[in-house]
This record gives sequence, C-alpha cells and structure tokens, in this order.
Amino acid sequence: MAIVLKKGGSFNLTKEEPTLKKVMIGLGWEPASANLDLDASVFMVGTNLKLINDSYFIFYNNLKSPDGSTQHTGDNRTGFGDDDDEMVLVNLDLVNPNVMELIVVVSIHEAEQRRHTFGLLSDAYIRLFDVETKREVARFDLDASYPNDTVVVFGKLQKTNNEWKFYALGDGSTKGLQGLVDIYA
Ligand SMILES: [Ca+2]
Ligand SMILES: [Ca+2]
Repeated sequence: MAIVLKKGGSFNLTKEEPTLKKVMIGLGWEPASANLDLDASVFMVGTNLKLINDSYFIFYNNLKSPDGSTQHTGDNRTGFGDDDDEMVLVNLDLVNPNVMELIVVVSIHEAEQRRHTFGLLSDAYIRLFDVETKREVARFDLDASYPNDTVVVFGKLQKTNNEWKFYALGDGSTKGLQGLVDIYA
C-alpha cells in the first residue's frame, strides 16, 4: 500500500523503503482545455539551496543530470490520460554527493502569453514508484486550488544524514518557472 501524503507531509524513504534505489517520480494532471502544456522540471541543489551546477537543472531541454542519476523521460504536450503525464527517473545511489535536494516542479508552458494558470486543471498529483518492484510507494494528490499560479512545487526529495525523505509540498507561485530559476540558479 502506498503512503498517501497530505500537503506538508513527509515520508522517510530510507527507513520505510530501504531497498528502494531507482525511483520513478510520476506527475499527472488533467487539463480543462487543449493546448495547456505543463512541464516537469527538477532543481538539484546543494546545502546553499542553489543548483550545484547549471547542468543540474533538469527540464525538457536538459533531460539528464551529469552524474547520470536523474533522467527526465521527455515532454508531454497535452496531459490527457490518467497515467503519469511526465516522469523523472532518479537512481538515488548515483546522486552527486553535493546534492541535498531534488526539487520537483511543474510549470505551464507560455503561461503568460496564453493566460493559463493551474486553475485550468484538475487531479494533479505526484507519486513515487519503485522501478524494481513496480510498486507505488508514496503519493500526494494536490487538493489545494491554484487559480492564479503558473508554477507549483509539487514535492522534493531531501537528503539529511544520508537518509532520503520525500516532502509533499504543493507550493504555488505566480512567477512561473523563471521565478524559481531566479531563486535556485
Ligand atoms: Ca509538457
Ligand atoms: Ca493526465
């Protein structure tokens, strides 16, 4: 049984799932209209909460981290369908030791030009899936509404004392992906 998290909740992967090494982070949503394109990205940051290197910003134009740990499986343009719309694979054993957090965000492509916000979609979630045992281990359904937001931090993996924890965040912002790039890059 997967752990179902609420906003702000956390899950200790190292303690609860000690054999988990290869994690698929699945992200899903249902758009209210066509041409609403959401994009998953990951900021791999160090103790100072900055990218350890620009190439550790993982998004549709930079699909794989230099350490080989983190792989974005590619851009989905529509979000239609109940399965994961975009996915990121993380091999925890390969994560560069300087990386303390993998911050998983979803932003809306051309949000300002198209006047799109998270208010136009429903059933957004983030889930962690064990690639080797093919089990969902944790899930967070974003139940808050984000009528004006153009980017939402869905969750993060954080390493503390060599233990990995997953945090369900659901933190929205009106500043788009660039707003987060300004913070973390
Ligand atoms: Ca997309
Ligand atoms: Ca979907």
